[in-house]
Amino acid sequence: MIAAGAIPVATHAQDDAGFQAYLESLRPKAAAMGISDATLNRVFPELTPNPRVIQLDQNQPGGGAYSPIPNFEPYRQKHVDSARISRGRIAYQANRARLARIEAETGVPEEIMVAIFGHETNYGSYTGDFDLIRSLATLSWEGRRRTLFEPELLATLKMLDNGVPRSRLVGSWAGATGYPQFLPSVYLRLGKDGDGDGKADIWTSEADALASIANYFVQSGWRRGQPWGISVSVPASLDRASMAARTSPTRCPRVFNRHSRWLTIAEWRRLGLVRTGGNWPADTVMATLLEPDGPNKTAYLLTSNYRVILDYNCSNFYALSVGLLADAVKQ
Ligand SMILES: [Ca+2]
Repeated sequence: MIAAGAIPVATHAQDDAGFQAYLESLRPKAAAMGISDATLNRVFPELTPNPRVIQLDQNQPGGGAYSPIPNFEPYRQKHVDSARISRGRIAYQANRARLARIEAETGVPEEIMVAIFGHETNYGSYTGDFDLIRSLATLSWEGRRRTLFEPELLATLKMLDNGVPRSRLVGSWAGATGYPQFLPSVYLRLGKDGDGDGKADIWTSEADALASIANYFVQSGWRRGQPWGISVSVPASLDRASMAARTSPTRCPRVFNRHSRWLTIAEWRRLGLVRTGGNWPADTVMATLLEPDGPNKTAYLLTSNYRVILDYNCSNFYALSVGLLADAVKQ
């Protein structure tokens, strides 16, 4: 795409001065995190704003509170397709021993780790090539979402200071990096060594990426032995209105508002729901109902583990297709 909304040339010199002044203002915060002056002195002088990143940020759909939600089925067909399933099986087989060990340690199913890897970067085949420090410095300086991006810029500088090579510090325009597309602050908190060399290399080591994904899921409260969800068929007679959630979600309301209230599996079974293609979880497991394309289409009962996938990326389409890809990879 041509950078139609790029910063006009006349303002460049002024912007560059403001940009450098902004970077200088970060020094006390960086020092408080133990980032050395030498690292900052190496990076800051050569840094310039990236107008392309500002443009991408401004082109983001603005929450779209009233835009209609499309059907899930076309998305599922595109994202849980035979190519992604077969590549998932290859990644699964290639890492079996390691995945089994991580699952034993963490309770996070092997196929869930593989499905996240598959969804985030198509099993490592595209991880983004934006320079993270330049992108995050631009977004922090520009200021619209500074509270989000400035801590990520500082975290990236911390990674560099810790010895992660600058060449590794690339990713999406908004700062997600490596096979699991972690934000830098997430990497610092949860990046994990999976192959025993003492480094959490989420850019070239599948073992480290998978161990880091599992670590994220553990920290977000994944419950061992429970599925993410199950597919069900719902009797046409079910009174959906009485199933509506009674609480107002505090985050991503458009995602959580689509879920019913919580009932136990035993209660859902009493209401006449039928499990399609598998076993029921234990009667005491709590689940919400989601019918992504409306009544009489596909329907899913979702456990608290589904919320962990939403914690990774707050989108029902994302979380459903991770769950369904995981199920397909394991078959
Ligand atoms: Ca490692």
